[in-house]
Amino acid sequence: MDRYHPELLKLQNIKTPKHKKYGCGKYLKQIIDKPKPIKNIPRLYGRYGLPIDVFCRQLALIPTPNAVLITSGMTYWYPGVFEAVRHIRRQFPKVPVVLGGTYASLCTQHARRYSGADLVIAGADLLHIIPAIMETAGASSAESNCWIPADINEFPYPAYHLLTQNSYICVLSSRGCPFSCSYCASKLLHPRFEQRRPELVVKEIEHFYRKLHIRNFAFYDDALLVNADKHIHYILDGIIGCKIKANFHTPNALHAKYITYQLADKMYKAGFKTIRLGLETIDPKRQKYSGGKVNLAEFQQAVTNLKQAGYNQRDIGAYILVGLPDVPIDEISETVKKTLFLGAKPILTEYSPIPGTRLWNEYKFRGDLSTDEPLLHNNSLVGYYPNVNQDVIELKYLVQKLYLELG
Ligand code: B12
Repeated sequence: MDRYHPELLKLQNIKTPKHKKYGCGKYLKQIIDKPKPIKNIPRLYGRYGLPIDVFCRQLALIPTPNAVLITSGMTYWYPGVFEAVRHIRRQFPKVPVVLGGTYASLCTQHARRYSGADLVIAGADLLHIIPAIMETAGASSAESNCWIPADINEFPYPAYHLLTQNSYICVLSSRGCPFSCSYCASKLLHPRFEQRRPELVVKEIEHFYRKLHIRNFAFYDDALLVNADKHIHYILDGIIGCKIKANFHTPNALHAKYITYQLADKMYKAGFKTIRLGLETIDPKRQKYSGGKVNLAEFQQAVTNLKQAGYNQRDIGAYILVGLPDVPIDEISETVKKTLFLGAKPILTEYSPIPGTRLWNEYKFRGDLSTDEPLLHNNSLVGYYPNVNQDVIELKYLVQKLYLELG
């Protein structure tokens, strides 16, 4: 995912990749054959990122490692993971390949059966993970007596310096989430909610701000605002106190109910630019069933507080969930209208069915949506689910148009 890789720039005959206002930009996309399970979907299928030959040349430059550890993101991205395993195997035939991450944790059996990795590890429990990796790599007992971080406060910083250049970086101030939303896998991936010590989070931000000159930071937390007094307030005070003049973004959505005026004001002063709130729906019954994290009054209060602090409608995005078979299209359009009326920007996000979640089990029981093929977890396929009202797609285009008009 190195957008500044010199070979990639050469290939595209450009000096630097284009990026948008806050350092985001497009990855190189190559259209490839559709895998069999989605052959009939009338859409193109693409591979994003470095072309395979560039990736392989990069691999050939490194000395033979003791083991290769590969991560995986969305479950439906597994074909790219398998491809990486194949090329690494070709380059280092005797080196053990270990696979972990979101796909490996949520579709462990699938990964063990089809990925070609020597070891597939589910979860993030380092105490158990590291000894297992050492064993697979054939390390002696003396070597396996390595340092294991006791908790998330001891984790080293992400190795962003390995990328050619960074126009933004991601920050994680916690793992897991205290809420249990019906569609979400956070609890399956990280059963305990753990927050890092806020002063360490500030130190990490300052490190990347001063050493790598990063000016855009995206928080990847599931629950950034929980325990606000002991956590986010402290982080914001630290950012302001250290005179860090950067932009901060919350693409993974915030819990609206924690946004007091005092917090909104501090977020504004610290440089928080992209605010995303999880709303999902305005239907009170569904809000409660989904996880009870927000109601309309709390959402309205959060928007009011953010506006009073200085934000405008363009900055305050509200995620609205679409693609659940039992949600009437009228409920979605009412939610869109209400969001606009309250002064936020509606953003439709499509449902991705995830194994092991409450909704998944429910749909499985009903014979809806749940399938063992991870390619079908792709949120972009929402419009093609047999039981989903096709008007959802139309509505998505309408909202996208509105979104563009808002800027
Ligand atoms: C940040 C985030 C995003 C970001 C960035 C996504 C991206 N492109 O990477 C944004 C906001 C853009 C996003 C968007 C979406 N997301 Co999201 N996202 C997350 C989130 C909160 C954290 C993921 C993360 O980066 N964590 C940090 C890394 C370091 O942690 P980790 O990968 O878990 O790794 C740990 C362990 O797994 C282990 N490990 C990892 N790799 C390896 C390797 C080895 C060898 C070993 C031993 C261990 C190991 O150690 C790590 C340290 O603890 C997760 C939920 C969660 N709590 O995990 C959802 C999650 C991954 N997202 C999800 C979904 C549904 C989406 C969307 C489809 C939502 C939507 N409807 O639009 C979109 C898809 C957009 C896209 N195409 O990218 C789902 C997964 C869906 C799926 N089928 O896989 C999750 C699980 C949330 C959920 N709803 O349950 N998301």
